[in-house]
Amino acid sequence: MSQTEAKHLKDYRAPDFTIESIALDVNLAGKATKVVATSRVRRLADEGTPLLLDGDGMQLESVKVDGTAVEYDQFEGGLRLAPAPLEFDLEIVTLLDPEANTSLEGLYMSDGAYCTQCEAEGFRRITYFLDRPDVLAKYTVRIEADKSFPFLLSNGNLIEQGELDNGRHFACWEDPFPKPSYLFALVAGDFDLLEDKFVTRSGRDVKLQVFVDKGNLGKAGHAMESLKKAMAWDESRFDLEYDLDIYMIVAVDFFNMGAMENKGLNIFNTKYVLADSDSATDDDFHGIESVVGHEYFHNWTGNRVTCRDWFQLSLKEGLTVFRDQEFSADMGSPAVNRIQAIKVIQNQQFAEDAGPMAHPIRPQSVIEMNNFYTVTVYNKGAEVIRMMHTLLGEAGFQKGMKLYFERHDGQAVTCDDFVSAMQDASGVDLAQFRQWYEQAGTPVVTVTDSFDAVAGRYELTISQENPVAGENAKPLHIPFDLELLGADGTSVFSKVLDVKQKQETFVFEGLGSEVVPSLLQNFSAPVKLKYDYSVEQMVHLMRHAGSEVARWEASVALISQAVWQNVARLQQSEAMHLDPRVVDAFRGVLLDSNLDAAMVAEILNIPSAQALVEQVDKVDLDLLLAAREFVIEEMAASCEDELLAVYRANSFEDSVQARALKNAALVWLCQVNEDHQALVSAQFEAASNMTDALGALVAANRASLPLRDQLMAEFESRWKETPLVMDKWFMLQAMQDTDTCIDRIQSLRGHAAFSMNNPNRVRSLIGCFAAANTAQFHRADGKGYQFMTDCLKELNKLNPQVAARIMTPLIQFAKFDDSRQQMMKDCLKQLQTMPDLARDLYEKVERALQD
Ligand code: B3K
Ligand code: ZN
Repeated sequence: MSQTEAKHLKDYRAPDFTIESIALDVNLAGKATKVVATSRVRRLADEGTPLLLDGDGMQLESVKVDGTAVEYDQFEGGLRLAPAPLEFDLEIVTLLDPEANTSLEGLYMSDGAYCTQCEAEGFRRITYFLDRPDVLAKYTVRIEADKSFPFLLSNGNLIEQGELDNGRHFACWEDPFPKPSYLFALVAGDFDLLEDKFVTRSGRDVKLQVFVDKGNLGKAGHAMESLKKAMAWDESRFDLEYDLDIYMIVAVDFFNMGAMENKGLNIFNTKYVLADSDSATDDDFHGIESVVGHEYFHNWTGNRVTCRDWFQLSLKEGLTVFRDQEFSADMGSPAVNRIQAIKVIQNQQFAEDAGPMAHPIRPQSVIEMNNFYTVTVYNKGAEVIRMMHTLLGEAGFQKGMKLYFERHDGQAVTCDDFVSAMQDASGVDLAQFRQWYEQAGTPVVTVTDSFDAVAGRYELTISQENPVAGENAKPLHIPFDLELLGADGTSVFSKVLDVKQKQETFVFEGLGSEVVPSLLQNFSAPVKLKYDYSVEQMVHLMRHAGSEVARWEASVALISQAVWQNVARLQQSEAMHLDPRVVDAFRGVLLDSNLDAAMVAEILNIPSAQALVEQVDKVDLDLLLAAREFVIEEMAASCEDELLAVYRANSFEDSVQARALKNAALVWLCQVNEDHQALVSAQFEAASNMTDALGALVAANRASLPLRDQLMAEFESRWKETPLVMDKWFMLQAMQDTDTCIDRIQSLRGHAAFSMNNPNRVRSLIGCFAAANTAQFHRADGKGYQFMTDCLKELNKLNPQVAARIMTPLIQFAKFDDSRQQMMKDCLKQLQTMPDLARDLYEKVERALQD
């Protein structure tokens, strides 16, 4: 099979062979690292079936069957062995060069430590193997290395360790749980170690260890506390207890993603472990709690029950994101957490659905699996699980989870198996619901209504279509959360409707006066809602809707409408203006002492340009940016006194919520009046934590205040030795909306703290530019696109996975004007003609240029 050919879900076949156990002997010796893998292989298919093993990027030294060297064919991506007996021992010796591995897949070096990343298909870079998730083997691992790597770690329990000659030593690990190869992990390095323990509900002691780079022990505490909270929460909410006697987390600097749930040995990006209040923001602390939770929850949803094939990735990721979202909600504010999850869907997932990489949460065809660790599979996947939770209720959902584990513990299964468990346990018919796994694209739900005052009757018609899935797409089962509010703000009706038809009408009788509908409350399904709200209705909902999330949703609708109305005015060459009722509604929010400060901050953080783009089919970007800016400035100018009062009141409070609101208010104040830079400067100088220091910098950077450069320089000199903090500085540089931004980013690539080999740096400076600096990335002269393309050409060799991830904005061109679209396509064509384009980029470029 050619390396660029797609694999299809419909072609799935059970494996011909299975591997019941594997003993890995890993001799770590820099460029001459040697792996001896001895597997017990059993044939499942007919006699005469050859054994095909996956393998990539290694030097193969020998292959033996039952102790005897055998013939084999090597091909790109693998190895073929002649038909073999029913059961046999297979010994394979491979040589690796972890130091040269910049792709950060398989075995590589991060800042002097050896570590691994095997999901999705990295194990095949360590040895030739049946590298697919439905082959579950028991692992024993012997690691040998120089004593300058004092910690030698792998999955499961340490069973032996000892000294060797020549300054070397070894350790042996055994994992009692059969697992797919993607959960294998190995680490060798010198670390500081934070230790603690957790006593499980049944009274077992679990040793907890967090390994961090030397000198960072003081920053490991929050990750450890988060781990203990996650362990306790999974017991109390999901009745799930940890199953090994040890749980290790290792933080490394060079990591492609956030973290990895390897059995008993999680490997984490330092970004999701290291924090203290000097160097990390409140958001960073929250992110750590959420990712530590996420990886821990995978132990049951992913590791104990895993995926049959990679098309089923959402089985573990959608479910585990749902679980981590629930964890965050239970640890903090449910409303703020829900809003953040909704924003990911509306800003990023809708864009993916509308672009060339649109795919169902269970993709049907894949070239490079790493391209499918997406907001669709993860976050829309979590919304699909959430809808089941809504349909079944907490008790029904928990019964479903219980049945899922009873049926499938120790197995590799499909998304269908999960839905079946939910259905069988609860008795709720989910037949139609399964469509959510099949369709790509965002369904559009259009609502119309009418009120008959004489009869006291309200009619609501809900229709659905999916422009991406097309005409023949079957209607989806949509849980549609509806509240009807009376004129005095009281709730007249509140229920989740089961919408199942292409068009359905719901009738409400006996109403004394006209009602205002709060539609799709809490974002009860991942769809685009179309309803012609009047300003009065939105203002009414902002004041009276039953949930805080619904009030926020109304504010988004109100401000979005204000922006689009001004775009229309610009198109007609009319002057822009802001409806005073909109201003009053926002002023009301600022003055509402009953609202949580973090909720007010969310309402002030109006939809990003990207989120607004996703609300329409075509956009005149220049007009949109101008209208959005106008709305912010008008609003801020009209509410300057209230903003200042809110800023001051919240400056005296030491809480996450107060800081969020204070900093949101500061951004708006600086947009109105440069005089407020005195506040910025005072806040920056007095800041006792990173949230406040960065809040001041964000405001200065956003408004390009006169003192901006000086503050940036001070920040740089204070933090230049702390890479995770420098990432924040690089992001600010990348996000400033000035004509010189690209030239500056270009020169910052030579900064001492920057490296193209480190994914965190690349994401901060380059990824963030493309994803968050809408105005400069989409410059009319195309300079933003070309800059990005040049970076991608370089990253194609170094780290194609990271390159493919940050290129996303370059393929999402469909909504822009012809000139921009053409320039973006021309850039993609430059990539297309590269002789050595990696599969990761190849798949995206081809899909983007397809029609
Ligand atoms: N399962 C890993 C992601 C692996 C990414 C491979 N490209 C992290 C997570 O979702 O928990
Ligand atoms: Zn995950």
